[in-house]
Amino acid sequence: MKLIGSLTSPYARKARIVLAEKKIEYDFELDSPWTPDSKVANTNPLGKIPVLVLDDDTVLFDSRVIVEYLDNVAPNNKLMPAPNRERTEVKRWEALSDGVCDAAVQIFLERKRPAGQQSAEWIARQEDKIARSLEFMSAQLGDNASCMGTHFSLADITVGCALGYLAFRFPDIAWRESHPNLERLYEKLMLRPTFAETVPQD
Ligand SMILES: N[C@@H](CCC(=O)N[C@@H](CS)C(=O)NCC(=O)O)C(=O)O
Repeated sequence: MKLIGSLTSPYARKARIVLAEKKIEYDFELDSPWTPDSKVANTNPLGKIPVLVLDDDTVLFDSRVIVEYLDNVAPNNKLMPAPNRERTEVKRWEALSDGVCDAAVQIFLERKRPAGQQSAEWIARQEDKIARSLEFMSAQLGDNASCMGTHFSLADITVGCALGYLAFRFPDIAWRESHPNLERLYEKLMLRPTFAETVPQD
């Protein structure tokens, strides 16, 4: 199978970490939808990464569909519990983390527009989403070793990707100081080769 993505996308990082945690072999094709010669839209009509192309040429997107498929296709190192209340909780962590990434990407793109066209109100709205979500994540995590209590799961991967993206693009957001338990979780995740080897880079 082949994963199409960039080295900066937090959603592509999520898929890369899951592939590595599940020890699934794949080819990684670097492509960013923001480059003029990008071919991403030829495989994903939404023109977004990541895209997973299976050996029979089936195309999967978005990252939530991809990671659910990957967790089911390989029985080892399960990252999501069986369908029940716990699985819903993992998926809520994922929705929250992806939502933080969505808001952060919106700010990043808005700040790339000519200064006169940028909306301070729009940026503040996204910043509020991030601040509230970090607060929520921190309260949910509490003193637990992992998002779901004791065992590592997709929830930790998604939170780690969101925090890693903030650290990469928004070093001014002081989440480590305001939420030391999130920093503790992030530092623990960074000890895993799957995280350390996928740190976002331009
Ligand atoms: N919900 C999607 C979000 C994917 C996404 O927004 N990817 C960004 C890169 S970080 C992208 O491809 N943006 C291109 C665009 O919006 O045109 C997922 O989880 O895969």
